[in-house]
This record gives sequence, C-alpha cells and structure tokens, in this order.
Amino acid sequence: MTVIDTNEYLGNSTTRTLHRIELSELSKPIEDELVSNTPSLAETKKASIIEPPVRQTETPKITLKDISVNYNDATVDNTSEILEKYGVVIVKDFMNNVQLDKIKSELDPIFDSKKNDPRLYPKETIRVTASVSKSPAVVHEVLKNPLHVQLSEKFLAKKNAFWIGNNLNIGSSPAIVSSSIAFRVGPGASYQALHRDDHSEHNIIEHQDLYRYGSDTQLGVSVALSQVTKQNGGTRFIPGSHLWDHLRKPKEEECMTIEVDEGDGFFMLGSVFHGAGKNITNDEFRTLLILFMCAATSRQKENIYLTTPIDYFKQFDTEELKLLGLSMSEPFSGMLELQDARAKLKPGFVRKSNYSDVCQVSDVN
Ligand SMILES: O=C(O)CCC(=O)C(=O)O
Ligand SMILES: [Fe+2]
Repeated sequence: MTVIDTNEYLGNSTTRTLHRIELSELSKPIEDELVSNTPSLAETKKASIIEPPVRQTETPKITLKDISVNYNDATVDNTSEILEKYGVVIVKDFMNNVQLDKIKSELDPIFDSKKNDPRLYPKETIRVTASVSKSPAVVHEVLKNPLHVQLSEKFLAKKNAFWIGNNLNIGSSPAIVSSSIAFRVGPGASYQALHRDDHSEHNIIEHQDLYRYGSDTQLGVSVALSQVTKQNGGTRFIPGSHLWDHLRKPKEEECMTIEVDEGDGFFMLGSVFHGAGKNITNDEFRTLLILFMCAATSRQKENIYLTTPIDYFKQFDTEELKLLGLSMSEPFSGMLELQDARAKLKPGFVRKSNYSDVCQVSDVN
C-alpha cells in the first residue's frame, strides 16, 4: 500500500482536518448507484480517519411539526431558536400565491429550456443556476424577505473594531447571496449524496453541545415551487448535525425528509447534512428554489457579476443591491474605484461613511 503524503494538500497552511486522515492509493474502485449517476463522486483514493470523532450524540427524534412555524407567527427569535437546536426550521405559507406566481412565471420558462447536465446531480435533476440574476421576483420576494434578511444578518453578518492610526474604526460586513439555484428533481432521479453546503468555505465545526453563533458561514432559504414529498425527492436532512464534529459521517438512517406544500419555505444552516431525496414517482416534478447566503467577507459560490448585464442590477433598490453583494463590506471589500459599487448603479447614492465608522479614542492605557 502506498501512503500519500497529506502535505501534498496542505502546502504551508492547515485546515485542522487533514492531519486526522491517512491517505493511500485505491486498489479497486467501488461501484454504486450514486457514483454511476454522479461521475464527480467517483473514488480516486483510500482514506482512513486516524483521529475519529469522539462525541457521538444521539440524533434528536423529532417530527416536522416540531420544527415548523407559520409565517404569520414567525419571528427571528422563534425561528432562530429552532435553527440553533436542529439546524432547520420550516416556515409554512412563507410565500403567498401572488408571490409564488411571480417567481414561477419567471423561472418556469428557464427550466423548460434547460437540458440535463449531470455533473453534480442525477441526470433527471434540472437546475436554474444564479436565479437572482435571471428572476427579479426571486430578489424582491425571497432575497429581500424581511425574515430572511434578519435571520441572515443574525447568523452571518460581522462587525468589528480595528485600529487605523490613532482611531478605532468600526466596520460592518453584511450577509450576501452566495448561490441561488432552483432544482427540479424529475421522476427516476436517484438521491443526492449527503453533504454540508459550507464545505465550499472549508468551514470546520468542532463538536458543540450548544449552538455557538459565528460557527456557520452560510444560511440557506428554500421555497417550495411544487408540492414536496418523500416520494418526489424532498430534501432529507439530519437534525442536529450542525453541532457535529467535522469528520462525523452522516448516515442515511439518521435523516428525515422535509415534506412541505407549495409556497412553504425552510431555512437551513450551512453546516447541516442534507441532500435531495430520490424521486420514485412516475410523473411528479419536485421544484425547490434554494438560496444560500454567506458573509460578505467570504467568496460567493456563484459568480453572478460576469453574466449579469449592469442594467439588470439598476432595477433594484440599495438594500437589494447590498443583498446581491454590491455594497462595500466594511472595510474595503468589493469596492469599485475605491467606492461602494452602488454609487455607480444608483445616481445620487451616498454612503454614510467612507468605509467604516471612525472613533476617536479617549482611554488608551
Ligand atoms: O435539491 C435539494 O433538495 C438539495 C440540493 C442541494 O443540497 C445542493 O445542491 O447543494
Ligand atoms: Fe446542498
């Protein structure tokens, strides 16, 4: 057996993960249904975990009712309390019929024109990527939804104080969209492998007994654009998995499926193990719009700036532009010619302060 040096991956830095793994060459690839449907999952190496997770807490036994709140009763407090405990909260009647019709009328024609592209998903799953740059309704109704904005700020936004010369400067960095993909899972689609979406940011979670704010790098909001059931490919997830050690392996038997009606929504922390289910129906399509938010100090998953005409952005208000990642994250990130990019898109837009609040310091020891 040839052992592979993990330093090959580490370079001069460490993610505090690879030292827990020993890699060697793979003798014989294992064939399974998921791998043959999803070529990007084909195995190339053998790994053993030499420092396995020690804490193996029980997966909470809950029902969908335990994690559901009606939109009219939903507050940041009662929804974030459920998120802290289980990692997912369902919001019934998140979108009304008018909002739903607007979103569907903009996304449906795009779905209809799409061909299969099985790179990351089963071939029966069709996606509309970067929907915020194709559907203004997704921006107005979902991205800017007040509950969504407040939860994203609570879990992801950052504030900090830092010295610049003689002054302490206070800067804020908002939550911004990271990806906005709608997924139509068709009859015959096999399940999607369980994963955490924050892997794109190399987020490392150490086991937590109680949720610690600041440990998540992403928050997802999903809107059901069809009835979503276990049979037609509803998203399955593992309650409480946002508290797990980074290398704890997700197991299928720990999952529950999010079954919701059209117009319902759900929020999910980026550290929760989840994946689309199998569609075992003959004729039902499961359509979910899933937006992930991240901190504006992070790299967004989808690059919407290269494919979106500048004029498309001009229709949005300054708050929406901020959520689209077009404000300056204090200090300096995302600036355009040393300014907040909204100054280019909204004539007359003036930022309160140049790049952060500057404080004169009176009591330095
Ligand atoms: O379609 C779903 O239910 C989940 C999709 C997903 O988790 C992803 O693509 O990251
Ligand atoms: Fe995902």
